[in-house]
Amino acid sequence: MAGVRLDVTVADITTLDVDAIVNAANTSLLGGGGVDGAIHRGAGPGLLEECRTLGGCKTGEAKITGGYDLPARYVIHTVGPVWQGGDEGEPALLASCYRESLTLARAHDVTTIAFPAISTGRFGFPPDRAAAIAVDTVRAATDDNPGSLGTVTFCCFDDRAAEFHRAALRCEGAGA
Ligand code: AR6
Repeated sequence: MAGVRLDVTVADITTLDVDAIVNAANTSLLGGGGVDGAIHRGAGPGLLEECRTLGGCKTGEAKITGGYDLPARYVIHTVGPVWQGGDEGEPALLASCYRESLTLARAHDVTTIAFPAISTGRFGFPPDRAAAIAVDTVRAATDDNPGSLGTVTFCCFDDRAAEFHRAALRCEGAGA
């Protein structure tokens, strides 16, 4: 059985021609820096207008909007945990971001989706641990229920982050 393909790329997520890109947002959903800023700049003002109607988003949850001027048809906004040392439920909340985003993607018949490395910038989550959680969670969720999904891309902003994701994918393969 083919299953859902998981791949790693180094790119600006706003340039990707996929059905949906995921935004590492904050609870206001009203924009910010990092990948959130880049997505709002790329999408144009329509995105902020739609985000204003959503009433924010809790940490570990996700909401979907249109992609406006982006190549992607949808933006799935999720709010990662702020790293506080690892004992405040951060790993479970990060895993929830990936699961909830995939649930929304399937509900909208998304085939191709790209994730940034949620929480590993301003929110300070250690990138190696975040990559392992991202890969394990996406693999488990897509094995469990692939739905419309065909390819999930981990869109990293630098080679170091990409290497953490590739290492996590290799580990997981070895354990299977
Ligand atoms: N494409 C792909 N990845 C990117 C891009 C891009 N254009 N820009 C940055 N990254 P961050 P967080 C990577 O800080 O840690 C915002 O202000 C970046 O290198 O964007 O979840 C929000 O409004 C890092 O690996 O998100 C929140 O307040 C990863 O994306 C807060 O930051 C995540 O970094 C969220 O913090």
